[in-house]
Amino acid sequence: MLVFRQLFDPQSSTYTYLLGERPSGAALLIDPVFEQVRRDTALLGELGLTLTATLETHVHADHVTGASLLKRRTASRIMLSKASGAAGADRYLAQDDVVAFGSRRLLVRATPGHTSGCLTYVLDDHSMAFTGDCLLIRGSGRTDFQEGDPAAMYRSIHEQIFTLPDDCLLYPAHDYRGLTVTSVAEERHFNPRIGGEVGIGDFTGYMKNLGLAHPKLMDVAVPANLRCGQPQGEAAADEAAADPLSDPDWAPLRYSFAGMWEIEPHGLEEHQDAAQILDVRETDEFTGPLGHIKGAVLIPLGELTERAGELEPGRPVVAVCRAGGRSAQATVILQKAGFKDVANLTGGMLRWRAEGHAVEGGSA
Ligand SMILES: N[C@@H](CCC(=O)N[C@@H](CS)C(=O)NCC(=O)O)C(=O)O
Ligand SMILES: [Fe+2]
Repeated sequence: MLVFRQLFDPQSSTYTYLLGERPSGAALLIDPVFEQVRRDTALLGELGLTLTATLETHVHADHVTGASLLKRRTASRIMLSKASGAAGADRYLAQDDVVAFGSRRLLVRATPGHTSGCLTYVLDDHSMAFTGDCLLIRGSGRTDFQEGDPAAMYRSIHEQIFTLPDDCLLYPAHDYRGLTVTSVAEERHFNPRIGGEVGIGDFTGYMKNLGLAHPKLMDVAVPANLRCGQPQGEAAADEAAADPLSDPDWAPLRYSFAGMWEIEPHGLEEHQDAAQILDVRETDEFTGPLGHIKGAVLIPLGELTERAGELEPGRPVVAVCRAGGRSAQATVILQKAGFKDVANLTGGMLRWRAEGHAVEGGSA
């Protein structure tokens, strides 16, 4: 079974694609973004997948790749094209190479034009392809920096992408209007730059007159991506600088794809002194049959915005409720109120009790 997710980085309008296979659990990420590594690893964890490799469609000019940080965190292998000129990859790819994940495969096609190292990854059954910044939805990648070459891009699109089946779905590395997917037939007909009867001269003329400003992050992104996102110099030796997304260490926490820190009942049991426990249920629940955790402060969720000042500033907070839902909202309110170290007790009092942890009050 194929697992497929399209993920978005709003800062750079980049799409990251997760491809996984069950039952092996092997997964790939295409074009991971540095700032989204925490999100992406949370999703892999929740889906029970193991990241075996990260693949770049090219050396990006607008964001730093998450490849190196993901490798540090998950031991994934870094792959991109040989023609990219990048250092630090575990495998260099070229035309017709195959990247396996479980029983599925991605087939490599060289599609230069945006950069000379651009690759398109085609799923084994030709049902989907990841075109990077070669063919975009009703557009194409620009060809005016790095080793951009409009004639090469024209050939790449016609020979390597338009030759795929009509209904092959195409997923680009970016979209600046929020469009998510297209198909070969659609782009062959309706792409204003290269669809229909547009010839190589027309395409080249169009591309030479795009008039786009250079990406804001280009001077940082290109050198970093030519090292697959590895920090250099002093930063490489300094653990904190090499992994600036380092996780909080006041208790064993798990970041969720929902975007919050979670703590398991046994983790809280062992680190109760590290945090203040905030119970956000109603008073009758707090004193009711489920009981409450010893030392918990009661502030019902509806009063939390006004009463957050009653909590000790600077001390981590673990929010608790019946099943973990209201307390998740409490973590959002607390963060808005300026609390930095906030976690949600996973499963709330129901799980706390089910796992046999001590309560005050309540019925047996
Ligand atoms: N404003 C964006 C520029 C984005 C940009 O230039 N994107 C490249 C891909 S790296 C592109 O090919 N854009 C095509 C287009 O905008 O039509 C930024 O600062 O990052
Ligand atoms: Fe690009």
